[in-house]
Amino acid sequence: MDRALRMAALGRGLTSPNPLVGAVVISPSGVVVGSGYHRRAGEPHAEVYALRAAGPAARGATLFSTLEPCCHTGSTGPCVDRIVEAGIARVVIGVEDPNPQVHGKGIQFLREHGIAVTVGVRETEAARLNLPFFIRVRYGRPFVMMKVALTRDECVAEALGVRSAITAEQTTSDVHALRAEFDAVGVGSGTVLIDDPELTVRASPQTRPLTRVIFDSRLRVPCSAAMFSTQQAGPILIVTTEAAVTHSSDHAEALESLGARLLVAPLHDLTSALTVLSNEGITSLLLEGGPILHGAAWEAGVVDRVRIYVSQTEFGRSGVRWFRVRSAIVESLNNLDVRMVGPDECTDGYVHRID
Ligand code: AOF
Ligand code: ZN
Repeated sequence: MDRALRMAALGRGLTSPNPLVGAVVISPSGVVVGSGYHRRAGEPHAEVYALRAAGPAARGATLFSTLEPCCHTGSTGPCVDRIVEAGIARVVIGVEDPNPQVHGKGIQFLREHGIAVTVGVRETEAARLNLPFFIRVRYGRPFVMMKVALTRDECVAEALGVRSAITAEQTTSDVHALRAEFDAVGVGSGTVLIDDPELTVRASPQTRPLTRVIFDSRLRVPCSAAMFSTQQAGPILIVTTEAAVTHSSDHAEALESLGARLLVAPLHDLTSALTVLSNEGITSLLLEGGPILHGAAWEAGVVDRVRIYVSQTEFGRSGVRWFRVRSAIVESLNNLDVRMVGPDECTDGYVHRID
């Protein structure tokens, strides 16, 4: 199963909205006769690659799969049929598939066909690998990570409306690497107006487009925003309200002609805005700010993971604070990881325990 987990991880960042899955076939004498992993949504499942590699050696063998094998026909056929046809004697599963089309039914089908099934081997690791997939399937929203950069005196800006440098170069690279792991990165319209970020992945190899999401209830984002000049980096979605589109229909059209897509959602309720993004196939979202959007997400209970960078800088009394004191957030996190990134301190943790 450890080997299957390592195989699964090879698809990291490439399979969304589908899960990362790895599979290994072992002969009765304990020899690995086949292995594989899921590479991209719409392409064959991990089990299929492993069975193909094993060929006739799959007969009487054990299949290890990090996720319950599927029993439905989506963009590819049911894996359980192939497992039965291949003559597999035993299936060992990391974690049950939360997808309602599969959940438990894959296991039941295998057992009904005389295959011995063991479930829950390395379950924590198998579930952790696919946290975004699990959250999207269970709650109909993307996995959300809130990221912030604070000064030592816990400010996010030097003064209201002022673009302020906080962290060092090493943190910039660290953030770009983090962005590369997500389907989408999101900011509030205030951040666009003040910081005018490109929200691209610059310091890391980019293997796929990164969707940029702007939460903009009043449609304040200007056509001159830097993001519109980096269209090739990934799609731009503006989540706004029915009222704003009606009120500023010319501006809405102008933004669309620049290549942005407007999605309408009741923005007082961030949960439904996130559902709209989930329906667009977004499984993970990195919320970069500002403090109002962070506060709204935190209050709505839709934050799954938090990362806080703290620099050596201080802005003093005129500085703008985050929506809460750092310790109040950090105290509520689990699986904490604290490390130095150059001169900055980086704290990372999960809102719910992940083991
Ligand atoms: C994957 N890769 O290795 C496994 C998956 O649309 P489909 O046919 O690709 O089906 C996707 C569903 O299949 C997915 O949501 C999950 O429930 C199940 N298993 N999916 O993409 C895999 N084993
Ligand atoms: Zn399958």
